[in-house]
Amino acid sequence: MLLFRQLVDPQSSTYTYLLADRRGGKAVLIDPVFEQVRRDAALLGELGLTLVATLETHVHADHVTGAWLMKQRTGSQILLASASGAAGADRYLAQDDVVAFGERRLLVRATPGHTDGCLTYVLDDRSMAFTGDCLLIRGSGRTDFQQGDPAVMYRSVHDQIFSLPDDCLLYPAHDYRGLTATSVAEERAFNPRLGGEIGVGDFTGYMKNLRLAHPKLLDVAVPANLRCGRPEHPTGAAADPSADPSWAPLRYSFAGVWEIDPHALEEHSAAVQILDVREPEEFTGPLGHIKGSVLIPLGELAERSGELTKDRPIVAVCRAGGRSAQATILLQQAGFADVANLIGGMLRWRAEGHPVEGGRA
Ligand SMILES: N[C@@H](CCC(=O)N[C@@H](CS)C(=O)NCC(=O)O)C(=O)O
Ligand SMILES: [Fe+2]
Repeated sequence: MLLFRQLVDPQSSTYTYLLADRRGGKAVLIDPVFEQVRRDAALLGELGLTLVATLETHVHADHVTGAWLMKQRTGSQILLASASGAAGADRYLAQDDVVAFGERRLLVRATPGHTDGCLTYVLDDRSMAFTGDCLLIRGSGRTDFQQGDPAVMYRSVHDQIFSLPDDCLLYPAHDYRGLTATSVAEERAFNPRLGGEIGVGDFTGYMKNLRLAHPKLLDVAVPANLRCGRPEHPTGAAADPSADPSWAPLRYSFAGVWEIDPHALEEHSAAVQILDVREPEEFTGPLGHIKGSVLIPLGELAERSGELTKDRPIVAVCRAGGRSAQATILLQQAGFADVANLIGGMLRWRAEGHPVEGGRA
């Protein structure tokens, strides 16, 4: 059984693909993005997956890969093409190599043309393929920098991608219009650069006249990706935007909320402001409240956030952890940097035997 997710980095319009064998939970990520490692790691954690490897379709020119950072967090292997020229990978891939995750496999096809080291990964049952920046949806990757070559790309598309089954779904590394997937038959018929009877001369003429501005991050991204995303001077937040806050042990959720568990809150309670966002009758009701907590109902928080200090981290609390999650988002928007949600709210706090003020036993 396959688990499949398409994730997007809105900044660079890059797609990251998560593939996992549900039995045993072994996963791979194709083309992770440096700035999205925290998000992707949260999803892996929530789905109970073990990341065995990150796979690059190529040395990207427009964003830095998350491969190195993910390896630091999860111990995943870094895989990319030997023809990429990149240093620091755990395994270098070439045509017909096989990448296993649990019982499932991806087969490697070399599809140069955008860069020399471009790979297409084909799923074992040929139901999907990940084409990187070779074939895009009704388009193709550009061929005017790195080792771009339109004639080479034309051959890659026709020999390695159009030879897949008609209904094989194709997933590119980018789409700049928000399109998400296509199929071999569709692209063979409707790709305006490469489909129908279009020949290599037609394609080359098209590609030589694209007139695109170079990617904004080209000079940063290519050298960093030739190190598989390892920062040159690995210190500070710029080196690891996925680093966790240090004021308490927190967990980041795929929903985008920092969470603290009851045990950690009790341990750190002296150093934080505890903000209860329930209604007054709940605060004084049977569940009781946490000693020292301040009551500001969620509906009043936007107007009353000035009553809180920015000098101490805030932990938001409610009945079950839902309203307080929304409170952390409101507070972050209001400029509070260190905020977390008490996971499970007062229900879990009490169930785990932590002390309450007021309430019924
Ligand atoms: N404006 C984008 C340009 C991105 C870009 O050039 N992407 C490459 C892939 S690395 C491409 O092939 N684009 C095809 C296209 O824009 O049609 C940026 O600054 O990052
Ligand atoms: Fe690219």
